[in-house]
Amino acid sequence: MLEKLCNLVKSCHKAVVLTGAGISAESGVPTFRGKEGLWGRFRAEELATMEAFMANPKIVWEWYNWRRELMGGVKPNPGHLALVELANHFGSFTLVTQNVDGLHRAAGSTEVLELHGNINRNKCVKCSAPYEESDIDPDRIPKCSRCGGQIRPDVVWFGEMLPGEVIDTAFRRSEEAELFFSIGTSAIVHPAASLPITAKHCGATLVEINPEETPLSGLADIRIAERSGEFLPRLLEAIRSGIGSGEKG
Ligand code: BJW
Ligand code: ZN
Repeated sequence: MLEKLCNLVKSCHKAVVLTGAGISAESGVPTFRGKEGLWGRFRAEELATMEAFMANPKIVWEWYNWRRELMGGVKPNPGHLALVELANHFGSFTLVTQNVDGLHRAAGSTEVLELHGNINRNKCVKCSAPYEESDIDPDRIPKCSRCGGQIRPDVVWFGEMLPGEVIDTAFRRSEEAELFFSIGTSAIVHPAASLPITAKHCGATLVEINPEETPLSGLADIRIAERSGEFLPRLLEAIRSGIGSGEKG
């Protein structure tokens, strides 16, 4: 399996990686779903919505402040770091993440397509104007200086559109990809979960790295039932040591 993957890395020019919460799990960031998937007492579907914010902005802000604090204290893990080096093995490498934790950039990945925003940014709930002050007191939620709307985290909630240019680029690169890695995602939240399906339909070899099966597993050409922070450094080591015989055509 490792040799097959090394050959693919050596022979493919265009790669796309889609990551989800699982790649940050080994940094100590809880996932949303699954056995370890507990963001406190709440599920993303209950708090990551405009309805929840409108009904109880204080609870939503308390949840985000708590997560910001947790994410502020974690570091990239060997999985994030391995992806920085993996990028160097392709002519075109696109890193797409559903994560809002910023750990890919912290690891050193330069071009990262953040599909669901970034937890450290804020914006106006009405006009989307950015709000620079990062600390938010849930008992005194600030108002937008332009329109008076309440300030919210700059992330994508259920029922909201993803940033247009970001998702368009992600689809375009997925259509062109020869090799697509789906890493640490339950692959149930769309449109992100459509990216690997699109890539596969357009001819890419699909690799899934996830200890648990997902709706994508049946479609994957190669399934690695391991933690990304353990498998990805091993893959890099195998590539470095010259395992596999593929050559870029
Ligand atoms: C490891 C590991 C280790 C553990 N190593 N792995 C088409 C079909 C059906 C529904 C829809 C559809 N199109 C749109 C929808 C509706 C909806 C949707 O998808 N719902 C589904 C739940 C069914 N999508 C939307 O609403 C999206 N907007 C949209 O489509 O707009 C257009 C539109 C509008 C109105 C109507 C119709 C269309 C927006 C989605 C926004 C998602 N937002 C969140 C919150 C972000 C902000 C925040 O963080 O607070 O994004 S929800 C949450 O889920 C978060 C994540 O990015 C996202 C995905 O989760 P992820 O990353 O996969 O995490 P987990 O926990 O689910 O999985 C972790 C995995 O890691 C597990 O599999 C583990 O096994 C694994 N793992 N340790 C490797 N060490
Ligand atoms: Zn505003």
